[in-house]
Amino acid sequence: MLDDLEKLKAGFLSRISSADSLPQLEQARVELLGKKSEIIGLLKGLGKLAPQDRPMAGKAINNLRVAVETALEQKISTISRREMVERLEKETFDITLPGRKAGEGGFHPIGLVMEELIDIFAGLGYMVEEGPEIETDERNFKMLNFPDDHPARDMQDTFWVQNGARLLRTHTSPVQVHAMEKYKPPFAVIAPGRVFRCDSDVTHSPVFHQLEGFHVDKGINFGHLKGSLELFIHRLYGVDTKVRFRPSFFPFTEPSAEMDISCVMCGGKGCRLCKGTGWMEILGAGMIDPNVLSAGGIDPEEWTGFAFGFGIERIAMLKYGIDDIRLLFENDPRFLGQFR
Ligand code: 2U9
Repeated sequence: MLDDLEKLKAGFLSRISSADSLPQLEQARVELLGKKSEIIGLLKGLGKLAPQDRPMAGKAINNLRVAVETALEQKISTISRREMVERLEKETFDITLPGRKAGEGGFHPIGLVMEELIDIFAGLGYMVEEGPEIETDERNFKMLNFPDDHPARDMQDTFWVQNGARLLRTHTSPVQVHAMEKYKPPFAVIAPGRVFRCDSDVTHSPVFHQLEGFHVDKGINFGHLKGSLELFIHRLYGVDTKVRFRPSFFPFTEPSAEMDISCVMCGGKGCRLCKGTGWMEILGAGMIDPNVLSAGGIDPEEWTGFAFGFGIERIAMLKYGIDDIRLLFENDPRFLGQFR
């Protein structure tokens, strides 16, 4: 019997040695140690031996089982280690290779223009103020001398929220109202930021950006307004740019004016962009109405000031030759990538 078991062991070990992958080893384990294997059959056959032979036979069969288990474990360990080495070699990469260049970001044209405008006014001594985009009727209209029945309050112009208790600011003027309440004159303040109106077409967006400013001091007059705004235009579009003022009306300024600049495309000769006039409207301005100064706690007998305001999209569209305002809000990478 012992000779037979030795022959069986040699065959089993050869079977394990010839297995060259973990699945093949698992198959060998099932054949050599599974329920239908010869070893289990021998163990089940112990009961047929003479009682005095069973202990030695059982020990011999058990030794064979242990030898097969040990050989299987060693072969599994050898193959696993080999597969790990192959994987590490296959997945090895050269860490000295240069990294992949991250795509470069860029600035949005509105952000570029806003920074340029802020630089110009900061250079003229203006403070930059920000304020809430959700405002009260008080600061967006009433304190700016808008009569209660002014059409700007209508729903087709203004986004009202919280059942009419608040609104999305329609201009950045409320920031200047906060500034009047916060600072004592003299001061010069600009208020750039987002504003909201119920407009939406090729040249209007319900959200757009504005920059408003005012300068309050003793003895400020319309000449200071003209000189300051002409200097702003010369710094933005160059000293050859001409300006002109036309009478206008705004509830918060008196007198009010609209300022045109000579066409940035044709220099004033007349072209498609300026519709042949040679001029393009760029901003509104005026002397701050005494009622507005008083509402802000400033004595109009002692202090006067001028104010102005313009849309930043318009400045950006003129500067970059953009003819559809929606391009500024769609975030198309093909459009934005031109401003890197
Ligand atoms: C205070 C006092 C006065 C701000 C001003 C304008 C003229 C103006 C429009 C231009 C195009 C807004 O973007 S737009 O639609 N604005 O024409 N804005 S004067 O006057 C003020 C503001 C605040 C306390």
